[in-house]
Amino acid sequence: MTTSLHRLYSFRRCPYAMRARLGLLFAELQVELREIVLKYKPAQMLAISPKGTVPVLQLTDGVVIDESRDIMIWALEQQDPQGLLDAAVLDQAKALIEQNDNEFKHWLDRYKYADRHPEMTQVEYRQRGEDFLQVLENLLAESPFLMGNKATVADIGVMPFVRQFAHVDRDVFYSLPYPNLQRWLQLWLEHPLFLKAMVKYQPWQEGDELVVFPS
Ligand SMILES: N[C@@H](CCC(=O)N[C@@H](CS)C(=O)NCC(=O)O)C(=O)O
Repeated sequence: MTTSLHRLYSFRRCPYAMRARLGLLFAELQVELREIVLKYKPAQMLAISPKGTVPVLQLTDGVVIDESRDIMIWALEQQDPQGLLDAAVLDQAKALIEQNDNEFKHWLDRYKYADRHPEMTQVEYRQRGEDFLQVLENLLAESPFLMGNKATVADIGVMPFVRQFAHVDRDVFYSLPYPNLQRWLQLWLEHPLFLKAMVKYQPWQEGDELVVFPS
């Protein structure tokens, strides 16, 4: 089927794909959605992005964007009605996303799958991850969002990973001394656009009707 929509390959539970979907939602862009199963990646996706990670955005002109940060930023560069790419804080926001991707994600994975990494205990992995949580807590003690009084790309870029960290053990997370971070996460978990980002779709198969996101 031909389409005039950009096409997003996505996986509901992937935090990188969540930030891409949030970027598209804040940009008020509609795309064709192809929900995938990581074990059975569609050949069509691998043909345009052989590294095989989601999210992948295929633009109608054939350009492929296969890094989640780039998808978020591309979407918001098209339209940014809520000002998530606020130029005054953009470099700082990008640096925080870098720290999330390059440092926090490492400890998050080990905290989540501590049994696969017996070099350290789960508590030690959690404590390493908490260095980043403390950075976020300090920012959120100053203002309701990471970069000030309104949401920016930093919030939507980092939130899915903090959510994943919290969900390893909710009781532990909510007992930690990060009240501002807990408040901020709760706000995002209930945010109408996050709820939209988490709507369930059936995995795509060749021949399926086109699925538009958001629907
Ligand atoms: N740097 C990439 C990372 C994306 C990524 O690692 N996604 C995971 C799912 S959360 C994935 O597709 N992994 C491939 C696999 O598990 O086969 C991005 O930011 O888009």
